[in-house]
Amino acid sequence: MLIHGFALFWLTSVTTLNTDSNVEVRLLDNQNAPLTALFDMSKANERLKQFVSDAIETKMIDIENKIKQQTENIERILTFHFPEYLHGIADKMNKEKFNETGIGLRPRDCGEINLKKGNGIYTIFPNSSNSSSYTVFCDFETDSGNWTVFQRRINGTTDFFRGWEEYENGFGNLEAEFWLGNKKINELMFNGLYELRVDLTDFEGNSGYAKYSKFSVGNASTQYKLEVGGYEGNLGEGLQYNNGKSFSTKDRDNDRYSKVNCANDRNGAWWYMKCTNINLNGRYLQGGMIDNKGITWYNWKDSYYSMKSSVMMFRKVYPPG
Ligand SMILES: [Ca+2]
Repeated sequence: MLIHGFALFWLTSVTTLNTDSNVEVRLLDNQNAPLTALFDMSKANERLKQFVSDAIETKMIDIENKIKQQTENIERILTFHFPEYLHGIADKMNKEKFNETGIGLRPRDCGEINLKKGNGIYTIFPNSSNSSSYTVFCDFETDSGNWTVFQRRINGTTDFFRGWEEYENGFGNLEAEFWLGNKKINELMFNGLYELRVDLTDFEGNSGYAKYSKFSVGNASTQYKLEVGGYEGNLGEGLQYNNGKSFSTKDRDNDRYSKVNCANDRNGAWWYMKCTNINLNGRYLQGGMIDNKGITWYNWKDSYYSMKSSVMMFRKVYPPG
């Protein structure tokens, strides 16, 4: 009843299953009276098929052309523009690095130096907010490089049995024997997380190393406290004993041995406990002498054998770059 008056013809059912293509179509007129028409569908089917086939073919060719065009565009972008695009990004990053953070022009440690001209002395700017700078010795060769060296013993020409202030500010010659200074060591490790590497040689031509994945030296208010952990190497672990200890010198006894001034007893300056197995700032002794006042790494030699050379250095492990 609702259908009344809506349409002139209303399709109610279409029967198209006749194989001879004669189709009876039942229709209603606007009075809802049935109308019956008989079509010969064979020609119509043929035309319809052709039309659909043509339409699909045209559409497919169209799509094919569009895909071809897009592929060519992408190829062109990859060939000509992509390297340019990458170059642009690299350029932008470099500019940002140089201009905004000062890294590159003002490296904060050996790892941030762009123009690496071999191992040697470089100027660094530890604090990016001011222009104060000083020189350090960088090792770009050992174990993938980027190490800032803070201690070296090679021949005993520099006296290491010194007081608090000298250990605080550093002494010696960066090209030869030196202690960089506790103040600088602390300041240089302000920019991230650092690892430690120690390289030793004996008088028989043997060498060994120790690496600690965690290394930091606190500021003056902690008496330059040592934090160390995560050993690997072939010297044998021995520095863990000194972990969490303050720095001591002959004139500043911060060790944990109340009866003894460890720095005096061991002729050095170190993060002494009660006192230590490792004493790399001890007295330089020739010829492989066994003496606990010497440059010792007990865990390597099973004795207080005094080393021919010692190098201590650190490198940033986080953030990378
Ligand atoms: Ca003591």
